[in-house]
Amino acid sequence: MSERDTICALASGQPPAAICIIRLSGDRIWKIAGALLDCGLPEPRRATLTRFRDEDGNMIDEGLVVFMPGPHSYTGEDTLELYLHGGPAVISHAISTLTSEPGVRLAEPGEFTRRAFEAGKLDLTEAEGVADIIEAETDAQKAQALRQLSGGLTEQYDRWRAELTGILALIEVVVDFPDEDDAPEETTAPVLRKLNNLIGDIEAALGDRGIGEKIRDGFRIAIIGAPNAGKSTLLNRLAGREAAIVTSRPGTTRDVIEIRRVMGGQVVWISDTAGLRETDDEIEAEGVRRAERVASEADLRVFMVDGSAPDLSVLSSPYRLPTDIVVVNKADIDMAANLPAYDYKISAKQGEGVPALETALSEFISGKASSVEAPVITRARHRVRLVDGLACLIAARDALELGTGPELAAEDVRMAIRHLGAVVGAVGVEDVLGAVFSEFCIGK
Ligand SMILES: Nc1nc2c(ncn2[C@@H]2O[C@H](COP(=O)(O)OP(=O)(O)OP(=O)(O)O)[C@@H](O)[C@H]2O)c(=O)[nH]1
Ligand SMILES: [Mg+2]
Repeated sequence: MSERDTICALASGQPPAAICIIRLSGDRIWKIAGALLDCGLPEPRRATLTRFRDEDGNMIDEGLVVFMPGPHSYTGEDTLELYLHGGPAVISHAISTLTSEPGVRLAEPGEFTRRAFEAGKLDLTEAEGVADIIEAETDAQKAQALRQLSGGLTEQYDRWRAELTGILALIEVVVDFPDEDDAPEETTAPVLRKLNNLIGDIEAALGDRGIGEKIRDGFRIAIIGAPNAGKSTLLNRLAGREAAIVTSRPGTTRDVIEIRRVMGGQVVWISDTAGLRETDDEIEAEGVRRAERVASEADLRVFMVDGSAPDLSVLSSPYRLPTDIVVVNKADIDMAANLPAYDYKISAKQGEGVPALETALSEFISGKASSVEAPVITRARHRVRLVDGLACLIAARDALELGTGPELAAEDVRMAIRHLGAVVGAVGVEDVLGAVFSEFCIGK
């Protein structure tokens, strides 16, 4: 299959629907239009009503067609959009007719956007924004995706890269005139100042506590506690379904069980975990290890204590933070005398106190999400490159400060430019393109 294939896909959702949109991109479009549309090649950018036929002249459907000639189209190529009735028979007849044309094939996931990227219509962060806005479930995800697809990150990275290019030029002056007596002092001071500013900016961006990634992928809450505290009962109540097995036997839960909810306007993953205790049971011990890992990685931990038989050892967990929540459970039965200090008393089984706990969880999450304004990093891919870029800048600064060699500093700055360039897809991204675009749905 060559790059020049004309691609086609259903761009709208699953049938049946009132209307479907079938999209085509590539240089066979004028031929297809001539053969299959009663109207022939439509006037550019005008919705045209036409009958759409298969190769034997049988009518597929009647609908609208819009022709957008390249290069002023999404992909930069000639594109055609067909608006037909969104029934399964219409769609399969249309798609099979189109793909039976020579040089026309079904698009791969994200292939339209990949062509747009390759045509320079958008950079990689904007392309990711396109994928994200399609997936966006919360307003926060939508806002973040919109900012990204309209160039919010591009601007930031372009600014950094431009500054680095300026810094590189200044360093090269030092490299070019190594013997001039006054060159190092006078020239390196402003370079160091600029470099330090940029290092500060990038450190600030990296110090966002992962909020951009969390808005996109979800925040994490872990329910932890001793066996039988009622963790799985609480998870089921928060899920509104029997997601986890509940029994009266301590040590019921072994694997981590996760549910996904929207809370405080954010996607949140809530994990139920194995009760924490010393055990000789190999399976349970693995469950405890997993529980501890989940607890250590979560944004918030709910420490659950059975109020009728409190086991307080879990409260001295090394992962406990001041923002974490202590919940005493089984409020519907007799409470023991030695209750710990707690934030909420609930009955996970009967529901009492759970709404107040849910409100607290929601408020925590929404507070955390809004603690960073407009994060510059929304994916692990960005973070990895920024971390690498920062390391190069720090190495460059060291080389300049120690006077060990402006050539080394220049090389480090060049590497940093490459790392930042990789985020926007300007350089060295062949290896990540497949991963980025495979996340897309077909038709986008
Ligand atoms: N009376 C009362 N019983 C509860 C409450 N919550 C849970 N239980 C009971 O406590 C027992 C243990 O509940 P689970 O939810 O399985 O407890 P767990 O913390 O997940 O236990 P492990 O998976 O073993 O760690 C079950 O018999 C539940 O019905 C509650 O609020 N009140
Ligand atoms: Mg359990």
